[in-house]
Amino acid sequence: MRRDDTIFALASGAGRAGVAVLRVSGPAARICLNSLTGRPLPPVRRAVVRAIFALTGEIIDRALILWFPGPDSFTGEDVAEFHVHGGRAVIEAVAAALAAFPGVRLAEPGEFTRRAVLNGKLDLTQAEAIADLTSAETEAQRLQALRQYDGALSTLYDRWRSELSKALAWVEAAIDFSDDELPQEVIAEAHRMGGAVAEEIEKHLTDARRGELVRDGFTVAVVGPPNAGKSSLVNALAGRDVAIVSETAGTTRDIIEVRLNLGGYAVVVADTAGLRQSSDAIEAEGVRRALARAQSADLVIALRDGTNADKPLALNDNSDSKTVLTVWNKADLPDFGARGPDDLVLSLKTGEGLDTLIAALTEAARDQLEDLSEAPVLTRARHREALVEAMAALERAGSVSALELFAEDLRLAVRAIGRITGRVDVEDLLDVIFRDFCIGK
Ligand SMILES: Nc1nc2c(ncn2[C@@H]2O[C@H](COP(=O)(O)OP(=O)(O)OP(=O)(O)O)[C@@H](O)[C@H]2O)c(=O)[nH]1
Ligand SMILES: [Mg+2]
Repeated sequence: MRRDDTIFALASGAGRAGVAVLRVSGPAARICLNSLTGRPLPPVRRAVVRAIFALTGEIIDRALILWFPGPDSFTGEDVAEFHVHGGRAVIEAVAAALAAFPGVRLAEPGEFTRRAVLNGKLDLTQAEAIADLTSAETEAQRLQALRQYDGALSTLYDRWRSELSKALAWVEAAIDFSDDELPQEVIAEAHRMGGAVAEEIEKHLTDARRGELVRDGFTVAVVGPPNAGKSSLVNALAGRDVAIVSETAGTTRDIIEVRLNLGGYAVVVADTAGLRQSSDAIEAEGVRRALARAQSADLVIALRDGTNADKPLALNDNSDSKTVLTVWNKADLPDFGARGPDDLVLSLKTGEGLDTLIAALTEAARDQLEDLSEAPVLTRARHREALVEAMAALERAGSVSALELFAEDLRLAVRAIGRITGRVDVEDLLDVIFRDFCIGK
């Protein structure tokens, strides 16, 4: 991937639309704009209507064009935009005209944002926020991504990094003093600052993964004996026929996931195989996966057949510590009997109890995901890993007496935090970050 190439891409979605936006970034953006319009450059950052011509001189379309000379552009390079009519033939003709210029090629997924990062227009958390904004499906995801784009995380992490860098500078200076003239107060102050940042990081880390859950979705596993109606429930929640329903016990084997938007939160509901002992190897594997999913889920719906109250479900795990909603299905049948006082009653045949169950799910999601504080939340495992590393270094730093070791641990903490925003190792991290832009492309 060459950085001095000029790149272009369809910035708007594929498919028929009123308007399509083609964006060009790089040194040849200027000549592209000149040549395709056959006119001088338009005023800076001002939309004007121009005819767009193919290299043959034939008119392609009349379009709104914009000119953003670098460095005051999204990527920091010269950028041109063509807002053309959204038909496929128009887009293809403009793309072909652009690709015909020497040094101009189609951009790779995320390449515009990548250049913005490399040119210092955005830091990594903001680049991640753009990926999140483009894939946001719920209000909570949109708001969280927007806060991150506005620099909520960058500001926090940069402050920690600069405080630790200051402490490090003091310790490094102290190392140059001889033992008898060592300024003890300075060392004590460096310890105090390291401890204060460690405390803040710890608080930031104990957030019940709220930000990650908003972004990735709150996970719900529907488990229960065969034939309880698990697949029927998942279909009812999804509002479409995603899983096979049949009176044959043991129908579902694979885990089937549906994504829902409950009260503005992304919720991923998983249908699983009915729990029973089975000599069929495939069904047994399905049961193993069902139990594993119950263990990893944020909430478990234990779905039972109310006409068949056999022994309690053995989820053989730590599910006592997580929310388990027990729901008795088939309330429409005559021999139905409901159980515990907190249990829900449901009939997927008549729809009775479905609204109550959805309300309970929405409340559970809100309880775990709602962010009542104004503090920015961690949104990715990548951030968490780096902060855990920084914490470990700061904890060590708190207990060492040799100044060289103290300095080394502070340096490791500064570096770990710097990796989150891309203040250090940015080139190495870009590939990891930009995988997000490729998903679904
Ligand atoms: N009467 C009645 N039948 C239901 C209800 N819910 C589901 N059923 C029926 O029960 C049978 C099993 O439903 P499924 O949704 O396939 O059950 P499951 O729990 O996914 O079963 P497995 O995948 O085999 O574990 C089907 O014949 C459904 O039509 C209900 O509320 N009332
Ligand atoms: Mg099923």
